[in-house]
Amino acid sequence: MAVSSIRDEKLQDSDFFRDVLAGLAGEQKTLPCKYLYDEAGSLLFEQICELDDYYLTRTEAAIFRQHITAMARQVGPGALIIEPGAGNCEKVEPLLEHLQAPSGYYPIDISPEILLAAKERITARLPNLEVIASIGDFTQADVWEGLKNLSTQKRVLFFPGSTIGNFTPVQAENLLGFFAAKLGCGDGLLIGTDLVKDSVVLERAYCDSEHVTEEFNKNILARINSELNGNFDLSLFAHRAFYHPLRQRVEMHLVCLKSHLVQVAGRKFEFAEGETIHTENSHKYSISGFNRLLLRAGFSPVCHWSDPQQHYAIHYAQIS
Ligand code: AVJ
Repeated sequence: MAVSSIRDEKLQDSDFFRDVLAGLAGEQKTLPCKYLYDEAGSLLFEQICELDDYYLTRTEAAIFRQHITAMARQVGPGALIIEPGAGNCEKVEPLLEHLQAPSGYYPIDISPEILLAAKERITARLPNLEVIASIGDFTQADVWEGLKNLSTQKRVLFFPGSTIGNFTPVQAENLLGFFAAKLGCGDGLLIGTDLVKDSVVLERAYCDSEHVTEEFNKNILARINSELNGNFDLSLFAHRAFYHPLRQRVEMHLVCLKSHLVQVAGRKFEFAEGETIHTENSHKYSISGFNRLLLRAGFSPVCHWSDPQQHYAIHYAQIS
């Protein structure tokens, strides 16, 4: 048997393989956006967060800085903070520092290296805080098991970064409902969302003038080439991101510039000129629209904080 086909057989066991082949086989080709974040993609995303055109990260950080005391008061004393998809745990630090006698911090992330380094940093800064790192996918039940052994006055879920925007409203309702099921009466949710706004501002954020988002988007093709034995020619695809006002989301696509065949793990896929691969959705909410979503998921909206331009919001909701 040829070496390449042995390699292809192993590939067939991975989720990435299955998801990519399923995504490319559809009428509208799609790729799940979670695969944008390999090592190279995560570095590119960090660069995006620093861009002038990408207002989300700095706006959210400013809201946290401005309102951290009020947020800590809203969370209340003796709380256990749970953060799904915590990554380097940098966003939560100011909150942890401002809380009155928190009972612990429970970050969940798939990357053990990043999570354990973050745990060390937080423990050095807040030696009295118990940090329980849970390694795994936050949509799976097992990573929440450790919570059962922890006693606390109150649990508050921390979900910043407009990560919820990557989910369609139905998926977001399901995810928030899954979160709600991990909480009890009086427990809270502190969550960041990007707000509906002028489409020019939105499109600039996802079609930045430095072309970093373009590189981020195309990186998923490079990843398929290297991990799934693909032969995508990146120069035959263009980055496109646009705001869809009815769906209230920015859609990110890769547009095929010339009809051709692509092979991935020995399978052939036809690409027509002008056809696209849909790689990401970034949903935008109004305050009232997000409050309705919270209610459908089982949370009662309590309050929110925003920036002067109303570009972004951080909501506090609870289980009542
Ligand atoms: C990480 C989901 C918040 O949707 O704004 C940034 C991802 N994609 N530029 C977003 C992203 C292209 C980002 N989130």
